[in-house]
Amino acid sequence: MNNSVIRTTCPRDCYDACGMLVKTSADGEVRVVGDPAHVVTQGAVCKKCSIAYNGVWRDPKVRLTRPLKRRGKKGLGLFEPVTWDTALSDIAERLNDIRSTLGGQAILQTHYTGTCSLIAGIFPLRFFNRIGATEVDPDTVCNKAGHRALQLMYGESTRGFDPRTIDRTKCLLVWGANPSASAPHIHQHWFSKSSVPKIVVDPIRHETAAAADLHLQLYPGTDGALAFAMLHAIAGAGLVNQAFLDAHVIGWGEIESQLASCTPAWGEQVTGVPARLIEEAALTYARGPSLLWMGQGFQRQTLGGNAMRAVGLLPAATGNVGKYGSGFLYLNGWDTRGVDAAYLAGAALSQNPAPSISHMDLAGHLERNDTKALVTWNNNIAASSPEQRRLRRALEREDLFHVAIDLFKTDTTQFADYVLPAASFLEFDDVVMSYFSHTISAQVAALPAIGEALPNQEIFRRLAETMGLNDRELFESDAEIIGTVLEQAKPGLTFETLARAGTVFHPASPAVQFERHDYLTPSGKIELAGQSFVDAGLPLAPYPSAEARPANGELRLLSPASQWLLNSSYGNDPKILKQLGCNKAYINTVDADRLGLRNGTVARLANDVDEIKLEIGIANDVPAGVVLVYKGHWSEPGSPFNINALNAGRKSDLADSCAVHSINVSVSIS
Ligand SMILES: Nc1nc2c(c(=O)[nH]1)N[C@H]1C(S)=C(S)[C@@H](COP(=O)(O)OP(=O)(O)OC[C@H]3O[C@@H](n4cnc5c(=O)[nH]c(N)nc54)[C@H](O)[C@@H]3O)O[C@H]1N2
Ligand SMILES: Nc1nc2c(c(=O)[nH]1)N[C@H]1C(S)=C(S)[C@@H](COP(=O)(O)OP(=O)(O)OC[C@H]3O[C@@H](n4cnc5c(=O)[nH]c(N)nc54)[C@H](O)[C@@H]3O)O[C@H]1N2
Ligand code: SF4
Ligand SMILES: [Mo]
Repeated sequence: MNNSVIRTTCPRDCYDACGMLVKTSADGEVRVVGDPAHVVTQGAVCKKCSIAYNGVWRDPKVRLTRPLKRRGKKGLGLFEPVTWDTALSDIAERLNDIRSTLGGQAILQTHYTGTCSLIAGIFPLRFFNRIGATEVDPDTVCNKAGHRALQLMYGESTRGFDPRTIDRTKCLLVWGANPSASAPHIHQHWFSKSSVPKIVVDPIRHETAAAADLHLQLYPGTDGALAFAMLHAIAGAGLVNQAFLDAHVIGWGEIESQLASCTPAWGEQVTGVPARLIEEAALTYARGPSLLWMGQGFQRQTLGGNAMRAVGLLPAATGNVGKYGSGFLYLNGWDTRGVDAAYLAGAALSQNPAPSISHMDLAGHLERNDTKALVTWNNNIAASSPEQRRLRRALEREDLFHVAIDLFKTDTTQFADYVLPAASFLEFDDVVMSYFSHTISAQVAALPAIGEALPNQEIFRRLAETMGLNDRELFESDAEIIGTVLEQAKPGLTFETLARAGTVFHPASPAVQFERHDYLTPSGKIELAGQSFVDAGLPLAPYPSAEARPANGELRLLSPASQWLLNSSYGNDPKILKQLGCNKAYINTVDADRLGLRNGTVARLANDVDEIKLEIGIANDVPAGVVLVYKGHWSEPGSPFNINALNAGRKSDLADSCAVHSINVSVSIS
């Protein structure tokens, strides 16, 4: 055997979309490492993937290798291996039976972030569209309020700035994102190395905040107030761009009339950020050209839609849109690279628009017996979704036919009737498009599939066939889809060329966001206020919102991304667990003293939904009044519950989206 190197791409839910090399030595040893030549990665992959892709992801003793069928009571996690034929024919029969008696909507499907490659992440939706299954809208557990707010204001939410335009910006403002965890290479190479003034708005002093010139450490849920206080300062300094407003914006009057009372001193009182910092940040941003990165953290609040609208005022008021080096980014969608999502998802296969529910309603929905079947693929709802105890109980319903597809046994597969083994991204070809950079990357089959595992798309092709469905779109091959997608994106680009390069930029030179001021709103302008917001359940205009602070000595619970996990993924890798140690609840010294807690004390975190026990860590990066527990990690060895046990599934003010950062808890000695 010769040494071989295959260049591929990480397709996980991460801004970075790293380039990777799969190196096989002459003696057959395989190492997955970062691609030093990759534009974002520039060396090693992140520490979690470096461990997991050389650990559990390739370990046949940990991976699912064969279809499994439940034996014993629901939820006990007892299974026996069966053949693919047995599994598929039984599943097909059960699903067809439900379709013919109750209709496809009695089948519920949930999916999300397992893999974000185009085919494995989206193609299975063709199957569900065809059978008319009810979808649990994935974005409702993550970022839907922010998407909807930006769509109402700017007409779309997935056409952000091009990070390459950093070369001519004068200010970087990162609001409610933590690249040091959620985008580690962008933090290291894009953010930290830039010499322009950098501002971070975040309750936590994480590594990106610490690397900034200004850190506005606001109290959670006060973003609306902070944005208005900044606008007050901007207006006071004469930096509102009236010519831009006149040409491209409607509704500024509704904002201007609210500014007088929102002085920076008032802002300090409401947000906890010193007035001096509010002013300095406001003026630095307003002078521009400035790039605004709108993270996903600050819209996961009960007033998250309003918060997004308020922060979204800054580019419009200062004219930081439509010119090189300015703009905002929430996510960059595949549409920015020309991909037709409706084609990938087979939207035309759905007779009626597929019914959809929010993750916030999932547990309640599953309790009712009008849902007869559940298919969970690419996600781990028993770890990631709210109302964890109620959800787990609902998953124990004996009359709910549950098929789970994953690489591993997870919290969710434990409740399934059938568990189907998915192939990992290292095992098949696909296409990856970063949601930060304007890149197109090849995911290249580098290793044989483990056991009998199949890519998501192949599982759904075989299931469709077994169910007797015959629409051509359900059987389109990976090679055909890759060909079509690349042709849509960049005519002439073949998979062979892409695989050789690993990653290409598209467009080749930096794009200017909204360069043509072609806003896809009803008026064709940026809309700050108007009837469409009222129709969506919001006030006519955004306002300087601040959520009520917790009362009775309770703390505000934040549970953002951990550096060591990807949502719940990697929580099963022993080396990663060793690095993580036990899961902790981090609080400030002020709260620790008040509550009589020390480093290492086992504390009880409780609210009216549930309670869990965690060890206390004292960390002054966390402000007083806040408790920080990273998402995804189990609460304690052997316990099935994590921080989502305390999540009531309250909705934000927009799009039935989550408010996971608006949870209050009491913290006491256990
Ligand atoms: N408390 C709290 N909860 C949160 C959040 C928070 O901030 N705080 N964040 C929320 C957010 S932003 C999100 S996006 C959700 C994410 O929630 P999920 O989408 O549930 O994310 P994971 O827990 O990583 O689950 C992904 C699963 O997909 C599997 N997988 C990986 N590759 C493949 C594949 O190719 N095929 C298949 N079939 N499976 C695969 C992985 O093994 C893993 O079990 O969690 C939400 N939950
Ligand atoms: N390592 C790692 N990377 C990940 C993930 C992971 O789990 N682990 N998850 C992936 C997923 S699914 C997503 S959606 C992205 C999300 O990545 P980001 O957009 O970075 O969002 P989060 O990490 O959820 O939260 C970002 C920040 O929001 C802050 N925050 C919380 N409440 C407020 C508030 O009221 N106001 C303000 N201004 N800030 C607030 C938190 O303190 C946190 O630092 O990351 C992806 N990348
Ligand atoms: S998870 Fe993100 S940082 Fe880690 S290898 Fe994948 S793309 Fe890179
Ligand atoms: Mo997410």
